[in-house]
Amino acid sequence: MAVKQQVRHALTLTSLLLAFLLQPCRTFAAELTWDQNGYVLYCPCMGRFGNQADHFLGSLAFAKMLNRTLAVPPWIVYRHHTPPYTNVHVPYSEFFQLEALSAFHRVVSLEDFMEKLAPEHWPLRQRRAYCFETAAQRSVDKKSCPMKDGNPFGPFWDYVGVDFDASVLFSGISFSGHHQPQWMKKFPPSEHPVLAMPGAPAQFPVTEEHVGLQRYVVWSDKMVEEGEKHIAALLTRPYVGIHLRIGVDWQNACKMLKSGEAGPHFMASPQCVGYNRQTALPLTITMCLPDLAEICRAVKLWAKRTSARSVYIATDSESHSREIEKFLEGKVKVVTLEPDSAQTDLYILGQADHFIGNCVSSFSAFVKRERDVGRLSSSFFGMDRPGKSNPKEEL
Ligand SMILES: Nc1nc2c(ncn2[C@@H]2O[C@H](COP(=O)(O)OP(=O)(O)O)[C@@H](O)[C@H]2O)c(=O)[nH]1
Ligand SMILES: *[C@@H]1O[C@H](CO)[C@@H](O)[C@H](O)[C@H]1NC(C)=O
Ligand SMILES: [Mg+2]
Repeated sequence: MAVKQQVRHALTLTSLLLAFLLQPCRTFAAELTWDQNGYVLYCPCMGRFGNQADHFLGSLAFAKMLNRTLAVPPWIVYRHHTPPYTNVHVPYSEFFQLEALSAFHRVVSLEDFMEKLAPEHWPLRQRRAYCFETAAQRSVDKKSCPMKDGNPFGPFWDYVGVDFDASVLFSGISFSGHHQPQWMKKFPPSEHPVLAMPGAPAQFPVTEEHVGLQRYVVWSDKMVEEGEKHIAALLTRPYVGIHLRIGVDWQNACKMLKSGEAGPHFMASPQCVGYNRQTALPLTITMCLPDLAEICRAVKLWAKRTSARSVYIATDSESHSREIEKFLEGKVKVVTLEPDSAQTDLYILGQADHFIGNCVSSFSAFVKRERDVGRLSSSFFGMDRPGKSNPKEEL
């Protein structure tokens, strides 16, 4: 009897201990303690998902550099052509696991920061904005950070219920690692606990140094489940995933290449021409805006190389699925989903046996980085071997 009770006692202790050990997972969301080393807040106010993701990686690195907790912002989704015909703010954790980021650095969602920490530690009427002097030049008194001017700025800070009461300006300093000591000196956390900025404290496109941070961006269970459901229902492996960035806005953007206004470093292109400006490979029109002939050529090449049984087309406009299917002589199933959320396309492209992206697109870049983490193969339209000039390969 006594032994039995002791065993039971031990079991209870074990489970208590286990519960205690597992606690960090739960406290992550529940109890938050104030970080004496301060916070970084910013609005992902430039561009759509791909741009925001590039900026996110740089911002994560910036927060770590200053040893401040990053208040992870929601994604800004522009739903101007479909309901609700306005900006939607999607919490980071809808698409990705917030917890996975903490393997790299301390984070809290901006929503939790506002709900649980701000009332006490970042009180009303003491909310200062931080920005470059040049940004403040645009304001009426030339001394205020343009935190809530226009869209998406105003709606973003309204979403988390923030108004700013004062501005702190800076200049002669950049977000790069070289300026770490200046940041620490200028803004010690004791006097400047919350650095709230109008834009990401990061470069676009993401610097080479920070590309690898993609490994901490891990899909949420919900996204995995949805993506896998589509893959199982629609696709037969091996499958090639392609990203067609060919819509009107892109056609206009690529005109800058034709006219010579843009060089090899154009938007996300360092990912394939190389980050070094001196040694960058040429960026061709075809790489920016592949025509149907190039799309078919590349798809056929990679379908053959991977013995693909299906092809998944993600597109910003037309899918060309019938033309592609015909070009593949009906031997490969061609699938397009036109999903409600772009993240579903990103997930499916990320899981493909081979991915063909658009070198200039940050949407493609997200997929490429994720696949590099998992050592999955990728190429680009107009560049079959990333980082190598394009000797037209034979089929
Ligand atoms: N669903 C879906 N949306 C896309 C696709 N390509 C582009 N888009 C939309 O167009 C936006 C393009 O902007 P962004 O992500 O900044 O990438 P970039 O402009 O190509 O560098 C995406 O965020 C999507 O909203 C696609 O293949 N599928
Ligand atoms: C960074 O911040 C954390 C949390 O505030 C603190 O425990 C740690 O000592 C800091 N590290 C350095 C190098 O200051
Ligand atoms: Mg864009």
